Amino acid sequence: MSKPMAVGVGLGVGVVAALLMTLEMVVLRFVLGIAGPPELVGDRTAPLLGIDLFFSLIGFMGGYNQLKQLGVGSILVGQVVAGAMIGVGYAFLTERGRGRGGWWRGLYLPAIRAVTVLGLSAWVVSIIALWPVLDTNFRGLPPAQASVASALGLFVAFGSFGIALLLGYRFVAESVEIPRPFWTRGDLSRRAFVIGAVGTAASLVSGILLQRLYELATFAYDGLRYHDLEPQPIVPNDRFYVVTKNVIDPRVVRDLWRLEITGLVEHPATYRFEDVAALSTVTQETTLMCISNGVGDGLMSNAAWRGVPLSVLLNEARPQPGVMEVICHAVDGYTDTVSITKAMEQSTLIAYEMNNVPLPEQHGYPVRLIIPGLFGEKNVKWLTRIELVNYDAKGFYEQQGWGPSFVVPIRTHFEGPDLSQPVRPGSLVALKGTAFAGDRGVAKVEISTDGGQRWNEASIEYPGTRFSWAIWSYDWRPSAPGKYELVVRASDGTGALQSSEERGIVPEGATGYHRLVARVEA
Ligand SMILES: Nc1nc2c(c(=O)[nH]1)N[C@H]1C(S)=C(S)[C@@H](COP(=O)(O)O)O[C@H]1N2
Ligand SMILES: [Mo]
Repeated sequence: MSKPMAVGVGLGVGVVAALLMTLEMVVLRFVLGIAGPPELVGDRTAPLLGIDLFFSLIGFMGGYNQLKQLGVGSILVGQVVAGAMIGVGYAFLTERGRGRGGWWRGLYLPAIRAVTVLGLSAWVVSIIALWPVLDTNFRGLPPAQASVASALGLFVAFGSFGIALLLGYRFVAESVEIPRPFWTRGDLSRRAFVIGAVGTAASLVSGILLQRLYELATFAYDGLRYHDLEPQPIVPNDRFYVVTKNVIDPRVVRDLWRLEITGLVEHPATYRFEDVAALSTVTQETTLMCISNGVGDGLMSNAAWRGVPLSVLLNEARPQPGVMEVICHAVDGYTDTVSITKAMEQSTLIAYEMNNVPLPEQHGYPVRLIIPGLFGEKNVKWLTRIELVNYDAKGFYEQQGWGPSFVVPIRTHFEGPDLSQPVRPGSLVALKGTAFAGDRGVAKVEISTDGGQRWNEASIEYPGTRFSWAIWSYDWRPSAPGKYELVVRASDGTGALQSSEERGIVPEGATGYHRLVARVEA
C-alpha cells in the first residue's frame, strides 16, 4: 500500500475503532453505571484546578454546566483523535512489515505487539492516574466492586479498540493486496465503504444514546434556585435548590448499594438499606446553603429530613483513639470530610427521607448526609462509605482551595414583594424574606429603609428550628415619594449580629447585607 493510502486507511479505521469504543463506553455507562474517561478525567482533575482557575473557567464558559460540557466534549473528541493517531501508527508499522517475516493470518505481529503494549500501558496508567475516582459507579456498586468494574470497563474499552483496529485494518488492507485502481468500484472501495458504514452506524447509535444521556444530564437542573415572593417554610422537593458536580447524576439501585463504615474503627461494618432504615430515626428540619450562594441568590432551601444520627453507626463501629476526621465517600466519586466531633453530634444525620418521601434521585437517593451549620457541599449525597482517619483530609472542593472554614455565616434575604415597579406613597409594602444562621438559630431580624442608619425589628412569621431558616415579615408604609434603600440583617442564637463586611464567595462563602432599592412614586 502506498504511504498516503496507508495513512488514510489507518486514520479511518482508527477513527471507526474509537467510535466503536465510545459506543461501548456509553452502553456500559448506561446499563451498568460504569464511568469512563469522559467523567473520570473530569472528576480527577476538577479538584486539582486551583479555586481561581476553576472559578474563572466557569466564568469564561458562562457557567458550571458549560464547563462540564467542555470537559466531557474534549475527552470524547480526544479519544477519537488518539484513535486516529494510533491507527496511523499501526498502519505504518504494518506496511513496513510487508515482505518480511512475522505475519499471521494477514496480521503483522510486531505491529500488534506495539499496539498491545501501548494499550496495556494506557490501561495501567489510567488506573493509576484515575485511582482516587475509580470507585465511582453510578448504579451504586459498593466502592471495592466499583473500582474493579471501572478497571474492567477501561480494559474492555481499550481492548475492543485494539481488536477493532487490527481486524478493520486487515479487512481493508487485504483488498489492496489484489491491486486494483481505487476508483474502479473494486474490492478496496467496497471494503472501505463497509468500514465507513460501521463508523457511521456506531456514531449514529452513540449519538442517539448520547442524546438520551444528554436528556438525563444535570444541565437541565444543576444550579436550580429557590426564589418565591411568598417564601415557604418548607421548600417542596421539586423546587429545592440543586448543586452537583456530575454531568449525569447517579441512579442508584438500592439493592446493590451498601453503606460501609471503614478506617480506624474496631468493628468495620456494611449496612444494607433495610439495616439503616431499621435503626432509630429522627426527623429534623435543616436548611442547606451552597458555599457559592451569593447574597440574595437562591442556592438555599429548607426541608424536613428523616434518618439516623451518624453517631449511632459510628458508636456501633467503635472509633479507635486518635480519629480526627471522617471522610464521606459517595457513589459518584465525590468526597467530603467532617471532624469527628461534628460527626458525633446528634444532629448530624444519615438521611433517607426528604419531606416525608424517599430522597429524590438528585438529592442523594438512597442516603445522604445532613450536617447542620456547614455549607451544602459537606452534605454528601449518594453516600456509600464512611472512613475514619487520623489526619486532616480534604474533600472535592476543599482540595481546590475552598475553606478552610465551612461554617455558614448569618444570611438574610428579601424575597417579596416584587419591587421592580414603583409603589404608591402610603401603600402597604409587606416585605418578606428568609434569615438563616447555620446551626445557631435566628434570634432577631431587623430592617432598615434608609440604607442602614436606623433599624426596626421585623416579625418572625416562621421561627423554624435551630438548624433551619426563619421566615420574617415587615410591613412598610412609605409616605413620601423617593428612593429608599432597604437593608436586612439578623442576629443568631448566640447573640452575634450578622457581619456587614462584603466578602466574596471565594473561599469561605459570601457575607454582607442584602440591599434593595424601592422607588416610591405618586
Ligand atoms: N455526592 C455528591 N454530594 C454532593 C455534591 C455532589 O456533587 N456529589 N454536591 C454538594 C454541594 S456543592 C451542595 S451545595 C449540596 C447540594 O445539595 P442539594 O442538591 O440536595 O441541594 O450537595 C453536596 N453534596
Ligand atoms: Mo455547593
